[in-house]
Amino acid sequence: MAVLLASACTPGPVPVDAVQAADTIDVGLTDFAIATSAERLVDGVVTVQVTNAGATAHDLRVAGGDVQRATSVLPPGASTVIRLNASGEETLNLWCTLPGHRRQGMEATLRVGS
Ligand SMILES: [Cu+2]
Repeated sequence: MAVLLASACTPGPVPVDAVQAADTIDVGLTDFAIATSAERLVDGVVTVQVTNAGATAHDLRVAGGDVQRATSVLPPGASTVIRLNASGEETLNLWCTLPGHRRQGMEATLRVGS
């Protein structure tokens, strides 16, 4: 007798014990640093609210594992939202791609999962 396999849209495990992991995070860009409202993200879809609180233009690149996301260049005071699907035990690197900004301190890391 044939056995039907589970639907392809079966959701993945929910990290119910990841009390400190965030599914929404605020990232503030300043001259020249990146501040994050959490250090650890849930294993799954994460909403990133990016605000340029600096006096000059900045952008944000997020990369790690299969995650490759970037904002456009944000003028001072501007904000935008990006969503990323972080999964597994990965470290995400965040930085500003404008020339010299990363070297001056505009980089940060986020952990994914427990
Ligand atoms: Cu910058």
